[in-house]
Amino acid sequence: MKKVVHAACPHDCPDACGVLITVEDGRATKIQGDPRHPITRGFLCAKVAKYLDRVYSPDRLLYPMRRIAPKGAGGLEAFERISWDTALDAIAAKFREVSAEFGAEAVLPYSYGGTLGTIQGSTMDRRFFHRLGASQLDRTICSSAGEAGLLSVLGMKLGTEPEQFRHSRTIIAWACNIHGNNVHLWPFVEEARRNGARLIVIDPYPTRTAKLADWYLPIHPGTDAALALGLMHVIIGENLHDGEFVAKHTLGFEQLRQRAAEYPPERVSQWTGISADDIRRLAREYATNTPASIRVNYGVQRSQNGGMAMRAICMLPCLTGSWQHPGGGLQLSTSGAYPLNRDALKRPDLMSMSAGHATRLLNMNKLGDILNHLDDPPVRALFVYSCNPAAVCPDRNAVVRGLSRPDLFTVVHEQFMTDTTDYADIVLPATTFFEHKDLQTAYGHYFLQISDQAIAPLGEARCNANVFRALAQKMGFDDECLKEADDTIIDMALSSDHPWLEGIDRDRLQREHFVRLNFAANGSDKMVAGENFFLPFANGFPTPSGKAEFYSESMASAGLDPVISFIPPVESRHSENSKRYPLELLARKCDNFLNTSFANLPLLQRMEGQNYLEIHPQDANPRGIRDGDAVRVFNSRGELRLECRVDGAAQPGMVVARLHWAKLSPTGHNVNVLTSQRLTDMGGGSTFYSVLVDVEAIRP
Ligand SMILES: Nc1nc2c(c(=O)[nH]1)N[C@H]1C(S)=C(S)[C@@H](COP(=O)(O)OP(=O)(O)OC[C@H]3O[C@@H](n4cnc5c(=O)[nH]c(N)nc54)[C@H](O)[C@@H]3O)O[C@H]1N2
Ligand SMILES: Nc1nc2c(c(=O)[nH]1)N[C@H]1C(S)=C(S)[C@@H](COP(=O)(O)OP(=O)(O)OC[C@H]3O[C@@H](n4cnc5c(=O)[nH]c(N)nc54)[C@H](O)[C@@H]3O)O[C@H]1N2
Ligand code: SF4
Ligand SMILES: [Mo]
Repeated sequence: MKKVVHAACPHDCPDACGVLITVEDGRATKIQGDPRHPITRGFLCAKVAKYLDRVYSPDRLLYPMRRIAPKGAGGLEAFERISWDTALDAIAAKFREVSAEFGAEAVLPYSYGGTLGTIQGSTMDRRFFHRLGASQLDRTICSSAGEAGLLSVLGMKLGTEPEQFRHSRTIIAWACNIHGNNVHLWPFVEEARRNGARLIVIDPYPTRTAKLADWYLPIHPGTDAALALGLMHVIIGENLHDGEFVAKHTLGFEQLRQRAAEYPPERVSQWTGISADDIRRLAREYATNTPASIRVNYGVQRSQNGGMAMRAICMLPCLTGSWQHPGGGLQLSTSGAYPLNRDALKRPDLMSMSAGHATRLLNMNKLGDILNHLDDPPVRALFVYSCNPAAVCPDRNAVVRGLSRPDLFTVVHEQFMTDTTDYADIVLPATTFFEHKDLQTAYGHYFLQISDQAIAPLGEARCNANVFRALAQKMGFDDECLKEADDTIIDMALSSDHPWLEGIDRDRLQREHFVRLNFAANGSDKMVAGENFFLPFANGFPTPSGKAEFYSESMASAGLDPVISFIPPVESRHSENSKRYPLELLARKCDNFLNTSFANLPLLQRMEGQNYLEIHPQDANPRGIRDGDAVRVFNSRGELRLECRVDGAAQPGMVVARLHWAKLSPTGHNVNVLTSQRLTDMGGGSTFYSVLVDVEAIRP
């Protein structure tokens, strides 16, 4: 029998594609992008286009297993197969034992972006750990600094619809590798360019997107707040801002004007490496060749001052008033638009039942410190799912030291034997999105989708929700909410009385597969020239003051600059530390993997090629390093050995390497041995892009 099932890609990617899966006699035989989906438009990225390779990979984990060799020994030989019953009994027994001795906060859940599906990503798991009274995880590894910065200015995580970029005249891709990380925006950018728009890229690295741009501005990492201030200096100084919009819809313009006056292009140029002339030209082009939109992505906020940088960038369209025009505004994320009934999904109230209070919140970027130093209580049991912390966390040496602790009990629920499963006591097999159902939101568009289950789970794989349902039973938690079926949870998620969900229920999603949020219901959609547009901030901002906040009380009370200022990261070319470690490291993601997902699949490995260090001739020559040499990259946290390329891609003073699986690398390490647990200025975010290193040739 042959059928075609509509699913939605749940990977950590803004595009949340609509996907059609052909199933013949219970086996998936084809995957394609849904041609009717307004953002996917029939094509998938290279990673998911080959998804059958992932689902049916010979390396898929299909059975629960228990460790029989020392931690870190790795490979399947270190484990023996056990039944689900035995595995869940062992976990429940350990959770009880740890809770009795140290309190339930000695248990820590650890998850991130393996799946962004609502049910599998953050529903039954949260309910279970809240009911247990476990520590809570502060999920800060990706976006929390930028979110804090954006919210302080705009009030809500909303942005320009991707479809609107076709109407822009100027598009700035600011720290946004559209072609690599957000490929479904690209056709809209191309359409705009066919109509005469210019694409400008601001990125320290000449990405695929930068190479295709009309104008590429290489910037020194972590200096974006200075650049934004320089642009505002010119825009305000030359009276290019929208005085009417500013007067009506913004707060603190006078303070901002004074601050921007301190950042003339000549001064900004010294920090950013962008010439004063280019800064002036960019400011004028942005403010006058309109509508102008900014696609800013999270790379900008993985610097120590990333929150402030995002604050500054978000002020630009408020100054020019471009939020009023289709094809104007800015997009960081659209995720704030989905008014799901989140408390009902996650049930934080269960904590008061178990613990009597909200349990402690542990910042996931500090996993190294948490596992090695935290006391009162220490973490004695770790449950990892939808995440590969042994590869993706900063300060990997500290993380691995912690994961190696003999007194730590670690469960990992995974699809593959990753860097993290090598440290598990119990490994549980997880389904892929072909094998379970979900409700899918997005962070790069405004469509809600049902992702239907296409095939039966492979082997004994179970989805996240089923694992926590079963574990709750083993723990003797008989709360009804820990038994609810997926469809009940979907109904509950949609049962918010927010107008943007009006008329959207499970039946309709099941029928239509994807539905745009109902912005028309409360007049959030605007008709312009016969077309419907969502212009989230055309008439004001959902901040405490109702205005875009150039001056923010909440910043002031957090001890931060209430306006904006540029403070160089502690690890940057502008800091004292650069005397000891003179090179900035950009520890980037791969275009052909998704963080570390897909990094074990042969076809994508071939497309991506081996990892190497990119270094500029100006830095290579004095170190006697030639193209192809083996080098040691090091700082106080660790070292990595890589082959290097002296190809001029990396700007002077900066080296570049990529995120891979550690155990698949020749040395068994990855780039995160060099990154730090230091947090951003706000939001407790990660600082993967504020890292200093030095490099030396390895002489045979
Ligand atoms: N192919 C692919 N797609 C992905 C991912 C992937 O790993 N691979 N990851 C997914 C994830 S987790 C996320 S969060 C999203 C968003 O992903 P992003 O967070 O946007 O991706 P990054 O590649 O980390 O950063 C984007 C760009 O910012 C640049 N950058 C770094 N530091 C600075 C800086 O200080 N200033 C400026 N101006 N630019 C800087 C980087 O060179 C990079 O080209 O993408 C998702 N999509
Ligand atoms: N150096 C450096 N480090 C980085 C970054 C960087 O740019 N540079 N980027 C950071 C960013 S932005 C992010 S978001 C993080 C991402 O970090 P992670 O969220 O850990 O992302 P992945 O590496 O993709 O690992 C996700 C894992 O979840 C598994 N998985 C997928 N679906 C499911 C499921 O349904 N259930 C279960 N149980 N497992 C599943 C996958 O097999 C995969 O191994 O990495 C961060 N680390
Ligand atoms: S990873 Fe992103 S681009 Fe690729 S299919 Fe999934 S949502 Fe689409
Ligand atoms: Mo991310």
